Amino acid sequence: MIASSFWLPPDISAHGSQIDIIIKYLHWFMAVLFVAWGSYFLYCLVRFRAGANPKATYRDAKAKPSKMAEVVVIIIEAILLVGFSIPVWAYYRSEPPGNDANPLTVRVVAQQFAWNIHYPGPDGKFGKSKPELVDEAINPIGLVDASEDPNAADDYVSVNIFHAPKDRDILVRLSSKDVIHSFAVPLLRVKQDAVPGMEIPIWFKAEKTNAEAQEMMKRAFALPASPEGEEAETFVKENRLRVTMADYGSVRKGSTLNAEHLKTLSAAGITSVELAPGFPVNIQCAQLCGLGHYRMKGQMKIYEPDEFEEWYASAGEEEVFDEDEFDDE
Ligand SMILES: [Cu+2]
Repeated sequence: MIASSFWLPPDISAHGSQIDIIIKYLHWFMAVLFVAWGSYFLYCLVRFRAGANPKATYRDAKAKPSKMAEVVVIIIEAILLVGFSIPVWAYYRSEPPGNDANPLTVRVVAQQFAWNIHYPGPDGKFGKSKPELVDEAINPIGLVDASEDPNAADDYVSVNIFHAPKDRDILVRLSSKDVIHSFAVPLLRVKQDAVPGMEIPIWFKAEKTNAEAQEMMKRAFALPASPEGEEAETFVKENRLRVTMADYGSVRKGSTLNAEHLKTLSAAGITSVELAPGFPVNIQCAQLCGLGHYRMKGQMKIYEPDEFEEWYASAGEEEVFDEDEFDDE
């Protein structure tokens, strides 16, 4: 199976299909405009060439058809903006519309060049944070001590890893510590600027877990002819962020292919394997925010609801994030 790599990435959110529809309509509309205006431009180049029109005339500037065309374009653009874009934007950027009585509320604090994900803990209340308490190594959002604010006692801050359940509204209260960033999760069709001094709500609901997203993104890769040599090395290097999506003998599902695996597969006569991104749901910064912008990326870990509760109950235990271990897909 070939994932739709030439067009939009797979959509794993409840609202994404509506965003995709508007993107599709806009592309078709722009294609029609491009052909129409391009043809008119070519016509004008020939019709009003200097050779045939040595003397300027202002007669044609008053022609009705061009005015009509302008009016039609303005009407269509107004319908797209007022009829489609603004309602979708207004609906999805505000509080969840109440179809989920129990949304997961999370604060996301962007900074150069990381994402701090602040969970309120079982009490559902966020502890206060103060700029003067910020310590990049141990307290990136400046959370106060539990003695100062009891709500902070069970709070949990995860750096660059956003744990979330599927099939539940997730309300993100988005802000920034320094400059303007943009919280973008392409697979969830989420993108919102993070502005210092403001807290902007945005919400979404994932309909697939990471494992299910991997199933949507898997595709077959032909293995190099020989398990050794330059071609094999390049293959391993290029696919170091992908994992196998089935058991291939002793190379189990979920393995990252290494040189040893290639030899095993080759010995077993296997010529192609199904691979998917190891970290399918990336968080990217979509606003050029400084020299380290390119490495401002996190990952979402979307679980089944009960698995999420299990994680949440033990949140706060050591979590190590290695940014070299994943990349944009
Ligand atoms: Cu950024």
